[in-house]
Amino acid sequence: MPRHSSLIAFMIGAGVTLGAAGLGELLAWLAGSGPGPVEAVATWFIGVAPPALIDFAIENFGSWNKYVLGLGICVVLAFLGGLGGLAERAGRARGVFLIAVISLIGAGAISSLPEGGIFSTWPVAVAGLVGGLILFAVLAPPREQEPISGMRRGLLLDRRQLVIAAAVIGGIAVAGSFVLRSVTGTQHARPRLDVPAPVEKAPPVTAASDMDIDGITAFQTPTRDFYRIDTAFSVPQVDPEDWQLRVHGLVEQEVILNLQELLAEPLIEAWATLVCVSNEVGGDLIGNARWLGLPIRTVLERAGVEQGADMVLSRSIDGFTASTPLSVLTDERNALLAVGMNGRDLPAEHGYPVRMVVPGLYGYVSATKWVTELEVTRFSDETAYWTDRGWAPLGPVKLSSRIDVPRLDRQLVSGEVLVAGVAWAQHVGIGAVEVRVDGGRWQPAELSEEISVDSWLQWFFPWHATSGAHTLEARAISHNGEIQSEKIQGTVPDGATGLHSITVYVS
Ligand SMILES: Nc1nc2c(c(=O)[nH]1)N[C@H]1C(S)=C(S)[C@@H](COP(=O)(O)O)O[C@H]1N2
Ligand SMILES: [Mo]
Repeated sequence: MPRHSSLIAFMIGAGVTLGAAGLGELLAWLAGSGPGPVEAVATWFIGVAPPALIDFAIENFGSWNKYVLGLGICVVLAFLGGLGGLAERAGRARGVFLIAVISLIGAGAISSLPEGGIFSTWPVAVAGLVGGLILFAVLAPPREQEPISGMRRGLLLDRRQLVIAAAVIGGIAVAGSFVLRSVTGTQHARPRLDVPAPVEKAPPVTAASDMDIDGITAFQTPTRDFYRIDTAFSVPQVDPEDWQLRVHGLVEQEVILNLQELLAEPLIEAWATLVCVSNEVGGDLIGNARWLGLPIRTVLERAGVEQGADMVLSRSIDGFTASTPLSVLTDERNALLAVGMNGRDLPAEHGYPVRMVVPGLYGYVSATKWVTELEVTRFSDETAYWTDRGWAPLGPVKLSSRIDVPRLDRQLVSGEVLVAGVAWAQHVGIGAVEVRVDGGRWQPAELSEEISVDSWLQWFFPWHATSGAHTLEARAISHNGEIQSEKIQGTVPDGATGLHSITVYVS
């Protein structure tokens, strides 16, 4: 009896398992029955993973962290499936048992999610059954030692090739469904919202506020380049017809607002630079956009905040929560329930149809996407998603700056070299930026025109470069006279500090 070698059995097991997972994803996606098994395990994992691991992933993979996680799950799946192949080869139905266990894990993860539940588990059941049957048919040792004719043998080989082909296709299906989901994620959600004109426009970008310097970061971040950070493995799809915001808790009267009502309110437009607390010094988890929305204070006033409240716990459709100090939502700043970004509706991945944007606070305590609830409460009574995981309850953005030019891939020659970048102190404003070469004295840089204290500014410094290796550092000084700290601190628990420094070689 020719039996598959261990290696082939491992590969078949891995392929069949990946293929079955792909089938599960595809069925769930086609039927719209809820999250697929891989997606569900990923979402579950994000919820239970140690915060340090998540922070590591965000810092190292940035907006790509979801793809890395998806890939990691596929690798683990392939490995477990490979073991299943080996087990099946060793004894009837042992591998099938392993596939059943893997399917159960997938089903468990799907059931545990708010958008999943027990009735969403059928795609994984079907996929597990198909995978198990294929594994059994191909790898289970024969019941009795019967001589195998040349024809049977030929069939066996054909069948093996068939399975490998099927597994490859399945594996591609897994990858494909991720790509599809991510593609549907980066696109704008359907139906498109016609966002109304603002009653108050954001100041226009001028040549002086968006300087034309080769390689510098543009004042306005194009929406497609805007960083994305959230705990949702796949982008929540919110039906604008169903969306509503409930304002409740320590209020005189509960307020419920649907999207039509929100769009009929007087909306204002404002610039704000959003930054993630996981942004390292010099990092790129930051972007500046023109937001359109209703000031949050308007709905809070309508609800009538009661004495003793000091926090608003915002909740997203996917269960994410953020705790924002009541004071920054009721003062004069443009804390918005935003429906628009850079002149049109929000993309699905940035919170369609409605998100929060609060100038001056890191995203984790303020920028709830797909927001559906504002609960007026107290810091002493409630905590939020990231504050439960060790991040600071208050998350004011730290004064910081970044060097963007010279780009490190450019050849530099001695003579005048432009050093340039961005600096931010949301809701305070940047008063000055200084540059230091090789630890020398601080020298003032030129600033772009400030059109909003909530946005970053560009800066540049003409440097007389001499040949050799040089270290360039920048520091920002706020309108309040605060100087960017040189003290090196990591992102945990309330944002990184230190100076951005680059080393360049001049010929
Ligand atoms: N629903 C939801 N909103 C969220 C998050 C999230 O995980 N879920 N992450 C927050 C964090 S940590 C940041 S930095 C910003 C990022 O917003 P962006 O992805 O639009 O850049 O969204 C915030 N809003
Ligand atoms: Mo963040």
